[in-house]
Amino acid sequence: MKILITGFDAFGGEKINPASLILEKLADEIDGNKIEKLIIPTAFLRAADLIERKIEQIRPDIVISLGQAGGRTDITVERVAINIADASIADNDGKKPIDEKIRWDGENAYFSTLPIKAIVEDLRAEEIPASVSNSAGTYVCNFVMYNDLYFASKYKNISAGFIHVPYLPAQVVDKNGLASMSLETMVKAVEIIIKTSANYKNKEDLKKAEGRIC
Ligand code: PCA
Repeated sequence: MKILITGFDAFGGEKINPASLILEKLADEIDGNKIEKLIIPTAFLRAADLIERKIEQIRPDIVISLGQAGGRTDITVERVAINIADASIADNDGKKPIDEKIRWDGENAYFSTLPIKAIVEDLRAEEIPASVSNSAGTYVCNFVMYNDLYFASKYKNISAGFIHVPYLPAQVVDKNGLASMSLETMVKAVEIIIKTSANYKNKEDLKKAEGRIC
């Protein structure tokens, strides 16, 4: 399978973003799957445009986007993206949409088509703290997850979803009491997420090809 992984650059006054640092450490092939990496700016419109162009160009089977959720304590597998952009800070292009619909021709919300519960289970089995999150917020991460799933619905047979990761230790040295996770653990987590998602999609595709309902 071909798997597109995206990760954001630094935003909100931070010098780094674990999401793009994970991409730099990730192998080009995992479990026989080809990994295509795309670093995207934390900028609403540019990020979505880059992802659409890449999807058109490489036609991936799975799209997984990664973002930083500073303050969260574990790897959070997002369940849903909503059709609203409501920023509390400007993005890296100075844009700060308030209560704006993301797509007039899109659904109110899209659910992740990754196996979110299996991912959490597989991460925990490897002693990596993880949980399902029921909100990706209303900033650029929700916007990208929404667009990933919108494009996936247009291009057909693409699974897509979003993963938030905590701060890195280097980001919290001056933020007393905030959680962090090492880059090594995050990279291991993303490898597991890729394997679990690819196995699940293989099985689902087989079921579809055989015309089975379960
Ligand atoms: N996190 C932000 C946007 C970029 C990122 O890594 C968010 O949660 O919306």
